[in-house]
Amino acid sequence: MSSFPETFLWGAATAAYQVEGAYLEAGKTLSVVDESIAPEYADTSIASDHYHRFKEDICLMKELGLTAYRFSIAWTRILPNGRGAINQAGVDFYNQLIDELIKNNIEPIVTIYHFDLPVVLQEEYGGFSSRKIIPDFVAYCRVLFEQFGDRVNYWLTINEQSNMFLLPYLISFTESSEQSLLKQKYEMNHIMTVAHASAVKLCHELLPDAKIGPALGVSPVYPKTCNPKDVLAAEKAEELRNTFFLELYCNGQYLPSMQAYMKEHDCLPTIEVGDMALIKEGKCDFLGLNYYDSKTVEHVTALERGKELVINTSGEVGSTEKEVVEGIYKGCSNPYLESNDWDWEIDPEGLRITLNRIYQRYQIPLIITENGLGGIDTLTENNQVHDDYRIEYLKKHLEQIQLAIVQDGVAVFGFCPWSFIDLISTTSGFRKRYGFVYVDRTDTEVRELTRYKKDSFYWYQGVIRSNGKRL
Ligand code: BGP
Repeated sequence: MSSFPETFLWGAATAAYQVEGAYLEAGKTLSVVDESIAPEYADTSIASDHYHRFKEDICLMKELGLTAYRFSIAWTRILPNGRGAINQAGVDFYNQLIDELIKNNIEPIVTIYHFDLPVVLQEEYGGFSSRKIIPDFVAYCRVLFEQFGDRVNYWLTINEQSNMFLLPYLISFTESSEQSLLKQKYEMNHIMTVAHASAVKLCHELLPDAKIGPALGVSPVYPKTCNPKDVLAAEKAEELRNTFFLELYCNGQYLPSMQAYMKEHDCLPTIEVGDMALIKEGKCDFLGLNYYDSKTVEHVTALERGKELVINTSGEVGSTEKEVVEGIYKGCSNPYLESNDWDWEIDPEGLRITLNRIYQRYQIPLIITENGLGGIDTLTENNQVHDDYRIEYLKKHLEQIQLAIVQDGVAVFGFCPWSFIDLISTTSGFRKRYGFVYVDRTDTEVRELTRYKKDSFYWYQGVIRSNGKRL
């Protein structure tokens, strides 16, 4: 028995800077992520060369059976100066991509902003640390809605605002010495929320039939024990990491506990007249969820100092250093869960928990915009990749989505695992692969970039063909 609706979108996801390459071709300029990939890994100049091979890649999508494809548009391809003159070559590229998808009955799901702020705007005014970004972002959105809105029904505003807030190096906002880092983060988050809401409003005005929402990075938080101190730490962590953003997106308000937190820590953002009304008005139609793992925390004593999270970028097991949020919580590992080589704790039930925590509260349609397993894949001599670990991961997560739909009444309308094809991992280059399709290159050798179907490709093909009856 399949419990996936007949209209369920069976997708897969990528993002421009990770897959396209051609980073300075046909008028494109650099974005902050083009510059921030660690030097020991492949840069974004060629990536998976999707820019030149998109037709071949869409043939593979067709063979896989995808009914949706989530990709992002590079702001720097459309507006090389961040604003102003439109680069026709950039528009042409995405027109061809979208047309080719539609020709193959694949629904395009477009991410407007996936970490790749134009460097020019970063240099001019510090990107999202300045309110000057708001009109520029809205103008960029207008170009996309006008150029592609006749064919694109699903839009994602900002990818993982929550992660950009937690790990600001992802967008390298300009740190200034005048304000505490915490204050700058909350200012940036407010500006991003206003930008997001403005995009939603504009989309509703220009494209009344389209649907728009954010892609939020979510990880449910668990207490280490049932000691009420740990439970409280977990609730606070859940608010800081997840509910804070959900309340802004879905209810247009700052969560009362977060207001108290921001007051106490002297990091209340500057809220201009009209901002909160705009945030309320710009309510999204659905939520995209990027889900990879869960987090576990315990209480922290008054004597312990705060410590930033240090993420594992090497794939060396155990090299993550968990964060301590002074007076609130500290991260710890979960003895019930296994981790991947990057210490991400694999937790399929956590996805069902997340879907429930969000849906039972907001009752807004949900789509999984990312979910997947980063691993070191081996291409055999006869060009096969036996990625049974990836199949296992995705199968278990799909089972939990199915349970959330059938037993919990959650409205999930699509699944876009990360990633359709191998691409540059944001933190770990080509060493850490996610795709259904293997790309023959490494971080140091570009090779022929030949595409090979992994075992997970054939597995997902069967899932899609059976509309989720055969997992
Ligand atoms: C998400 C990003 C993706 C992708 C993914 C996997 O945070 O939206 O762009 O990179 O995580 O992360 P990583 O590449 O670090 O393994």
